[in-house]
Amino acid sequence: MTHSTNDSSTILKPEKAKTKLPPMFKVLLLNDDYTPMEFVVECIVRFFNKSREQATTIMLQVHTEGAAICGIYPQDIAETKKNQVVKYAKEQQHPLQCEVKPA
Ligand code: TYC
Repeated sequence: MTHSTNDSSTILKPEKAKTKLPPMFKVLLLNDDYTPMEFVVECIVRFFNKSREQATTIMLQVHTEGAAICGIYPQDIAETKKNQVVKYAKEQQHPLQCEVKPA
């Protein structure tokens, strides 16, 4: 939208390119007493595209601090990642949970 009108006496401003980035959301993995550490590492590698080494660091942070960020994405991708993790864990009878929060 421009502030100029389109009669012959005014000069139109060039339209600004719409380059606004979407709001970002963090996906947090939550600690629990039952999900095996190895399964958590596998989930982080599989759904958040981390190396085994990075995934192990994140898993241990969750284990010791209660939660850790696995990745930051636009909202629909963040919600999809959360759903994939929870569904995969549930299929293997693990109570692993995720949270999506504004970054
Ligand atoms: N606390 C779990 C255990 O001792 C390991 C674990 C880590 C569970 C991270 C969940 O998101 C989690 N087996």
